Amino acid sequence: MKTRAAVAFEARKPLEIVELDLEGPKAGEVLVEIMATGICHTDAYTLDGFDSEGIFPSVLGHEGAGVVREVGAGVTSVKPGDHVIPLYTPECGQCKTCLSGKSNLCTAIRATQGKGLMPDGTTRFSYKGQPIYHYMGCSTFSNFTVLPEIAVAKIREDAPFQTSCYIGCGVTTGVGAVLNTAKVEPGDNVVVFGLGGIGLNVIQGAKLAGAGKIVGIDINPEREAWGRQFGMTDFLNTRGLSREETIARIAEITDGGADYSFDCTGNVEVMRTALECCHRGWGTSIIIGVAEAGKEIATRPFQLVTGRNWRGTAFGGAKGRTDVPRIVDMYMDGQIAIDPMISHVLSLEEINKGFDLMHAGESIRSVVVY
Ligand code: NAD
Ligand code: AHE
Ligand code: ZN
Repeated sequence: MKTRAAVAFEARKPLEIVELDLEGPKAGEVLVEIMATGICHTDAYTLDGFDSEGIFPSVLGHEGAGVVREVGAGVTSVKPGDHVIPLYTPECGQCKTCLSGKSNLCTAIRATQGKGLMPDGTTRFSYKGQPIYHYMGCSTFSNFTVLPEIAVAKIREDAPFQTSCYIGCGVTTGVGAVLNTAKVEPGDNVVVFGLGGIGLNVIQGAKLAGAGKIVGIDINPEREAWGRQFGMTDFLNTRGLSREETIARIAEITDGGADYSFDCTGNVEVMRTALECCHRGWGTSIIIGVAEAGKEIATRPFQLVTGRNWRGTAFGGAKGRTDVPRIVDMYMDGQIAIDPMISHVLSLEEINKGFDLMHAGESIRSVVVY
């Protein structure tokens, strides 16, 4: 079949809207009509050439929602007409990691996924006879995409696509980092670096967990109002502040340091500050931001000797097929806000504007509706 898609033919070039050829689902795969997709900073990072796994030409996008249109042989858990969210972190339920109960990082298809391929080692997309690669196993910047059965979460049909697509990455990542990874408890002081599409969800997750102080940090002053809307109690604009000054200000606000801090910037200097602003003896810093290829984190080992902990999280520690439908329920029950964070709704033809808005700091989430 044919599908309209925004293709990343090369790094650092605008996406091009073209009609691609798409092969139908093979055994264990499903064809999904994507109805809406968010634009996450990770898409921009890959398009900008910062991803060591970045492959071109490819169809980016990993934050979608849609409808199953066809299933391949042997698929039993979903059927045509089901509403689904694609999962860049699948859940096979059978690999060592899934069985461990210790992590959501299912390994069933990770190797081929990182090479832009379906589990059988081929692509379903092509253009003028040449393969076009998949991205994060999702490729939601195409109106139709093919996904492994283990990489779709079935969701309730009354959830709007335009907002629930955000659960495919940003919402689950931010809220999950607080509830699943950090396991923030009532009264804990939380510090969030970077109040964009992920950081605001960390803030609303912290509020949900009953955190005490929820300190938001950004270099864009307009993010203060955004943070306060979702439960932030204090804001710090760190533009022009040294690491030591930032840590001192946080210590004043939190009576000695963060119980939990979260990096939602992808900047390795910020990651260091996020660790070092943690409370001596127990504070834990969680890295969510994705750093550019080649970048490394540093701190004095003394920071860890004196009881600070450094951790990371992918997809908020969520097991996609199990947890995503629950997060959709939380949204539909009004426990989680999504609608106000969708700052821009675009057509596929306008998708490059979504990247421009993100880089200009003008959007929280741009969503493309097909
Ligand atoms: P975004 O562009 O919406 O937000 C980033 C925010 O960080 C902006 O508000 C920006 O002003 C702020 N910022 C930038 N530099 C800063 C600095 N030096 N100090 C303080 N604030 C600063 O991006 P997003 O979509 O929220 O994504 C945030 C990060 O999370 C990205 O690195 C993205 O790749 C990553 N991410 C990781 C996961 C995961 O599973 N680990 C999932 C989604 C996104
Ligand atoms: N490909 C990069 C790593 C990118 C990365 O860490 N991705 C996160 C999700 S970001 C979503 O917006 C993730 O899921 N990581 C775990 C995994 O298995 O990829 C690189 O550095 O090579
Ligand atoms: Zn993402």
